[in-house]
Amino acid sequence: MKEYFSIGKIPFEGKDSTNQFAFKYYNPDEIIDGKPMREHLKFALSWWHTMGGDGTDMFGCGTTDKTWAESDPEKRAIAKVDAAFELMDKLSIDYYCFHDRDLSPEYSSLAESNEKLEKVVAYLEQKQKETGKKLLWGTAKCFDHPRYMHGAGTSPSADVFAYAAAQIKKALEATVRLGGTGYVFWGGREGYETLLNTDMGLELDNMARLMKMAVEYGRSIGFTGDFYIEPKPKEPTKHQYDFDTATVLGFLRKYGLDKDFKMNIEANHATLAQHTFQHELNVARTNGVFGSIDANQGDVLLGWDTDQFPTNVYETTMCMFEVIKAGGFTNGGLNFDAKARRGSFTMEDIFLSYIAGMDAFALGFKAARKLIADGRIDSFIADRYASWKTGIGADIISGKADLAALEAYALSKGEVVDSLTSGRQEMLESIVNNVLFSL
Ligand code: XUL
Ligand code: CO
Repeated sequence: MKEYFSIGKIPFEGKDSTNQFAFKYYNPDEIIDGKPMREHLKFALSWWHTMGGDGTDMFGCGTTDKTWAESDPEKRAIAKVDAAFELMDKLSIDYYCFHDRDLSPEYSSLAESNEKLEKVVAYLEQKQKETGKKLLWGTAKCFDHPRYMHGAGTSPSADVFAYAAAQIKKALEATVRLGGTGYVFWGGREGYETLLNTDMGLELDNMARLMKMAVEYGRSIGFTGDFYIEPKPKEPTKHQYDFDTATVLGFLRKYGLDKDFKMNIEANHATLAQHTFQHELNVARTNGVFGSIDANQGDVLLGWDTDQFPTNVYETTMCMFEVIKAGGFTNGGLNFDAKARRGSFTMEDIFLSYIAGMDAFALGFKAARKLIADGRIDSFIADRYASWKTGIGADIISGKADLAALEAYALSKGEVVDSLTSGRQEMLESIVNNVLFSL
């Protein structure tokens, strides 16, 4: 079998290692709470960035050759599979995620595209059997081709809606065949530029119709995993319908989709929505719809989706804090929806950026566990809400107290400002530092 990368398998060498091609914190086989770290973190390789992204941006062409030495599209698709499985093996990554068109490009007709995609899927199935690697989730790329310029499920054209439905049907079949435990809807162009040409009510109804069809079909062919919506507030459209987790929750509940859908939360999308990554995870968790994560980070000075590899350990810590509180991953995992910078153009940079991201999450996982074991944050929060455990607080929660009872209580109590205690934000932030830096 041809080797695509001259770098060998990345070993775990521990924090004192200075070998750039070694993990310092991610020890895939380290047993934590009865299972190996790789099963806690469930890292996934993103087919689009890693196997296809060549650094092309609005101002210039690609800087990395991702042709995998094949000019023929069918041969290239197969070469990509071989290269991806080599990467997953060498980086101890157990999962991958794809868009249909990342695996196999569009050909001259839908029938031909489907037929060629099936061949790649058959090859993936064989490679999975040989290696034990797994599909985390699949999705359909319903935002790239010009036919989707006005949206897919939200297109003003019913023909385009039907085409998208056909594409999603095939992508679902591929996901099921490959044993994927998730299917993602990221609303690529499901949004609008101006209300002067948009019937928002119809577009949202149609988006829900398409999702409902996907659920019905997916369940009918044996898909038992989770459907996800991946919220994002803007880019490519000015106003994306799946703005953030709270918005998506309202949508799912309105259309009765909340039993089948969970969230795929992406760090850079959270910050584009002016939220922290942790906020989005917490909204998902506290509403019972936490599913999976697109791991990356944005740049505080840039207002777009830079999809950088995550290296900020405060962020990965607070992310894993939420994941642990959510009970860990079930069907979901940590998909690196991330790309090396355009200037980080060598094959080595693929390894170095994954190592950086995986180590940052291993550190974050350990730090989050330590933060929870330390208990100071949790007990501070519990104490802060102690008034809800007894007396009038308990009566409100149990439904015993009505407005009249509360009025009587407030009149008898008089001024209550003295019932408040300090929020102690700075102290809590320093506790996080204390836990993080005494690892
Ligand atoms: C785009 C994005 C997508 C989705 C899958 O911002 O995050 O790659 O993750 O369609
Ligand atoms: Co994403």
